[in-house]
Amino acid sequence: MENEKKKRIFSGVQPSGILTIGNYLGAIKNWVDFQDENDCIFCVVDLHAITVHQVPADLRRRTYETLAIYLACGIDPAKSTIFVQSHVPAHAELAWVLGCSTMFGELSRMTQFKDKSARNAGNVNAGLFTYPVLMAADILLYGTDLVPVGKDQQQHIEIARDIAIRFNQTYSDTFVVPEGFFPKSGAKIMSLADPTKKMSKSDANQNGFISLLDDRDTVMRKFRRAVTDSETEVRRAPGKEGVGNLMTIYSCFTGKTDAEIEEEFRGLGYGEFKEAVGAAAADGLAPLQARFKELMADKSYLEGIMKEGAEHANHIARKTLSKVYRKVGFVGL
Ligand code: ATP
Ligand code: LTN
Repeated sequence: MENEKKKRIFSGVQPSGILTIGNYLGAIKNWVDFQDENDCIFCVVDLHAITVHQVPADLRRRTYETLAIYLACGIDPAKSTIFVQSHVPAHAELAWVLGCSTMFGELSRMTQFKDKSARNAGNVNAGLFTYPVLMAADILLYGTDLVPVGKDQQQHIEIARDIAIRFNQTYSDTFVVPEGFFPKSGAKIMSLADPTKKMSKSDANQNGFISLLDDRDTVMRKFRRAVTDSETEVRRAPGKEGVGNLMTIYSCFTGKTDAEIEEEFRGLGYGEFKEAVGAAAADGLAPLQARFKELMADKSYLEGIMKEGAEHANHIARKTLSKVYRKVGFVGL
């Protein structure tokens, strides 16, 4: 009985690079908090990653790394299902069906598509365009109630809702209409090199992001170089996006409020503030990095988790897919 009350949570990260503190603070850190009270499924979305060219050996390694990072951040395979998207064929199969009722115009409005096609002008492929349809399939296959993601994914959650509602109206009630969950703090961590841009793991400028695996010296150096403004006062205000971003990061790692941070650095200037942010981030990442190293040394353990996760996910996903196939009129055997 108790099981029935649990909410289904689903989310994923692309294995397109080493995860950043943006991915951690915006997404994974919050996943950990959902595990005890809910029915959680976390996916490494490798099918999505190939919408941008990936070197095959790198993609393979990063798939293991992303899974190991999930675990090192505190995702517990005893509580949550963890799997790799390409191990569950129903994702691609449902995406095809959903794509046939998603309009060209809707997909053309997606800001991530516009951004990524501008950045990868030589490879504006059909997968990049239909990316949100595959993401809708990921979510809808599992009867997901809540999708914890960063703010940049809000538009994709909305289109997933629209796709679900439209399908339900056309073919009768089939999908749960999901909601996004965005953290109060950390939902959009900005680049350290350009605080008007989102921090992104595939940024060509390494100084823009803090990777979860950056060593202490690198973390300190990147924070020291972080772009701020020509004032010296630590406070949140228009035109001080760089400082505001550092305050958010500091707050996420220490639990301190803006008022406490302003008080702590009153009269001290940016130099000392940046040192403190760097130290807080490096301290926060150290245990995670140690655990990551242990996990990466045991590939067969990671493969066991992938396998078990895929079996469970396949079981749920196939059931949803057969229901969909029946409703659209495909002949079952
Ligand atoms: P890429 O650079 O390869 O497009 P990315 O770093 O933007 O990747 P994704 O794999 O697209 O990361 O995102 C995984 C999760 O992390 C999503 O929930 C996303 O909203 C969240 N996320 C990504 N970047 C940030 C950020 N800068 N701040 C907060 N959350 C973020
Ligand atoms: N598009 C997401 C990654 C993603 C995802 C999902 C997140 C793919 N499928 C399903 C939540 C639920 C991104 O962060 N770029």
